[in-house]
Amino acid sequence: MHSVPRRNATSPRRLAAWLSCVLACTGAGGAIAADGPQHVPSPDWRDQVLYFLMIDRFANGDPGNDDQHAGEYDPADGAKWSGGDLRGVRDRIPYIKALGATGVWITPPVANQWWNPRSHYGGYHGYWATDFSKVDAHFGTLADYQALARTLHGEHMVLVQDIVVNHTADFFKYDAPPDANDPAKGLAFVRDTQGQGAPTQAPFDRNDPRDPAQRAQGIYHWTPDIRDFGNDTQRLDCQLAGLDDMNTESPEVRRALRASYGQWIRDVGVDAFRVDTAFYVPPAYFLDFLHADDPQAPGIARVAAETGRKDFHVFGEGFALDKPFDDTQARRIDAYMRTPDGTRVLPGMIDFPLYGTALDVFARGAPTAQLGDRIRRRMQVHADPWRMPTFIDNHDVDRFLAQGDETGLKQALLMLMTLPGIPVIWQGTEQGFTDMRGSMFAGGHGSGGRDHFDQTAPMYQYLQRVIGMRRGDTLFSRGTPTVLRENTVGPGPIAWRIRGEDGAIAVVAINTADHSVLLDNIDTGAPPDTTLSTVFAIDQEIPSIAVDANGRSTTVLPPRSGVVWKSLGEVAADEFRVRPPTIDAMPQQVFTGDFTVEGTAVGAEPVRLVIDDDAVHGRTVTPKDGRWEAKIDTARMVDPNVEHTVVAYERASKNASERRTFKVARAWQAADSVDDPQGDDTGPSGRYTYPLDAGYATHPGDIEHVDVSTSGGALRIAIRMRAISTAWNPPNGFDHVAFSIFIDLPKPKGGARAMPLQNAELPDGMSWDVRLRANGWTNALFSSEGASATAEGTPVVPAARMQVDAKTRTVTFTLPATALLRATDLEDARVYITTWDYDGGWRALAPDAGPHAFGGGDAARDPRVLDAVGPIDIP
Ligand SMILES: [Ca+2]
Ligand SMILES: [Ca+2]
Ligand SMILES: [Ca+2]
Ligand SMILES: [Ca+2]
Repeated sequence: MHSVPRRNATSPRRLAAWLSCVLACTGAGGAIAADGPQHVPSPDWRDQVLYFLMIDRFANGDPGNDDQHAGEYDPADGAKWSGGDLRGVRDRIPYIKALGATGVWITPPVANQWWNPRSHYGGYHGYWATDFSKVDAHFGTLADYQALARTLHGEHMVLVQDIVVNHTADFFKYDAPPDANDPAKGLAFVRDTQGQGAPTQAPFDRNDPRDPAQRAQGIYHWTPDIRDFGNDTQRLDCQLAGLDDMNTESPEVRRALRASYGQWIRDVGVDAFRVDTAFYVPPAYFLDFLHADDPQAPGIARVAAETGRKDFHVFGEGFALDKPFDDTQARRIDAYMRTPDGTRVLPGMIDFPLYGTALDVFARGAPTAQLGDRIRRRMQVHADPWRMPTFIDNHDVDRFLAQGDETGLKQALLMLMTLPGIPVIWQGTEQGFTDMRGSMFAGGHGSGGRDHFDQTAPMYQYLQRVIGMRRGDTLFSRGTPTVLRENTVGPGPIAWRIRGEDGAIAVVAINTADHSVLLDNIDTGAPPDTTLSTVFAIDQEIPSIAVDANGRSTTVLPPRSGVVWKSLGEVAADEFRVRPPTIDAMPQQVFTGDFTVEGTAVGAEPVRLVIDDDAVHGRTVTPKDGRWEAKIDTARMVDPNVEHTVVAYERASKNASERRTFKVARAWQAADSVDDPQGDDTGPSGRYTYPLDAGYATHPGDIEHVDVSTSGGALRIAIRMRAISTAWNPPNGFDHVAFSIFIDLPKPKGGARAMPLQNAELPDGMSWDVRLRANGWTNALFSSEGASATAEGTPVVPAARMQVDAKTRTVTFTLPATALLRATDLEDARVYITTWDYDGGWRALAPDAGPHAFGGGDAARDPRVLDAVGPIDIP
């Protein structure tokens, strides 16, 4: 399968052979899937690429099981079942295999609550079990599931089943905190449309604490919803979003879960488990789950070993994102893989912090140094990052393409395929989906009425190519990365070297900026005086590069590009005879305005000053008598904490000087300060009411005060709120509100009047050039190009920097000039600020408020605006 070229035995022919293997390894597609064994040995998990799909939304192989007549089926309604099933998955294995995936991760196939009248939502996703040991009637039969496993194994692919050990479906609730001595007090049952008030499987059917025998049995924790995610007891023992929390300390519960899940390995041939909501169960639970020495219900690693699986993989979901340059959450995640004394717990956890950083850097234009730092930390914090699944999209988060563009997505996927981890592709990413849970099949919700199994789709073909590269060379799946270059200021270069187990070397370089960047003197690790050959490039052609006598390379990377160079051992022509230019040491390190640098250069070739890796916008100077000097423009340098860099680059000889660093502390000028009344968070009509969920009781959408300030072309907007909520543990530091901020810049003519997806137009003849949308999980910026009442516009990077001060209830957005279409001056700019709420889309509006819908309006007609301030004029 793998052709690993030797570094000292390479020729162009060898490179061509390697590339053609890469193409062959991805498979031709379209072939009919073959049947194989029920059980196969464990693969080397480091080399796997998983395709994650939601059974109900993927493919429908049997229309006869779609509607089980409990009022649960309606593809027009995203809250209901759409009809996908296991037979449909099996039919589409050739499509998944041709993409290059080596395995399929399916959402839980077990029997679920079909419709919950209380939450007005169905269990189509599989995470609301009523019986952990049976296949849901919508998904087919046990025989269908066994056939899926055999077919995957016949195609040399693996089957990963999603499992839940924290909760069942929602059958009971507490409206008030329960009496610790009597869990029956205040408990109310939720009867579903199947007529059930409890799961059907023993012992989980024993959920009534009013019965002394059931109460003594203690199958549940009988607790209310988690209100404070920072409280460990609540997190582990209370209900997550209303889902009945199982007592995972109970030996009876543990035994029943081991027996249920062991059966899927033994009877079906499942090759790995993904554990949902692992953070809501203590790590110690999993030691029992994996290794219990119980002849009736052995730990599932023991069951797996009996079927010939020596390395049964189990990876957990710990949904937590880290702040930039922090690894608090990564350490929490690591605690589920090993205890403080080094005992291994789960063999893997999904790498959420890497996902969060990848989105910030590739979709939102955050400084690439955030990714450099993340790569270093994940290698430091985790003992085995090679077995941690990595991802860009999943079934619970806004898609990348809902906040970033296709080039950014391609860059993020190149990152996944060249770092340790098990890359996971969520269904639809390969078809350019923007809808989080859109169906792949024509009959399903959000499909737009057509099938999406298009193997000619541009993102499908890109993924084929980049997965093929990873699978064609274990250097990429088993190597160790070292970060070589990163940008502390904003979009720009990020480069890392990968060293393989056998010493092979590759260099990955990505430029997230809209302009060319200089990679000066990067320490490639390749042998001196050799060539690093281009083995992959995203869109543009990028040439191979020469390595100098010290193992260093200097080259210019085109805008928004990505490349992988590999050391194939070729000797390079000597290009480095001329002495490089130099920069004199700087007299000080912090500047308050523009300043001058100087240095030396041999000859009369012009020298370009490269500031913060930007190979385009820096000044070009011609040396005189061996010396040069140039002024540094600091207008766009608005963050006093950032370390800037300057390099002198001589294009003719491809020689770069040493790097010098400095900081700039420019002043901000107050532009306007506006008070806004309390209690006007009732929409333009004055009749809107908040959703009924208790989290809205504090009026989290009510703006009290706005301060606007500027520094050159940079804008800062500080918004004081009536209340800041963090009930859902949002990574951005606030929830239950989303901001939509419109900026009318002085320079560009035109712009848009429509407020996209908000059913409104800007007041006072204002039109916007740049629009910011942010909530607890997202932070996106758009230009008005392509914007309309129904389209958000074109994503812009970098996005705003966001800071939340909980004490002063203030959310501050800082937009560097680069985010404002490179503005130099904001005189006469206008700003309009609105609040609403956003959860994968703007929150619903209805005549009467619901648990998660605003009330007092007509969704078809009325504006999605709760509170509004402005237009604020910048003098
Ligand atoms: Ca079906
Ligand atoms: Ca419940
Ligand atoms: Ca729990
Ligand atoms: Ca207000």
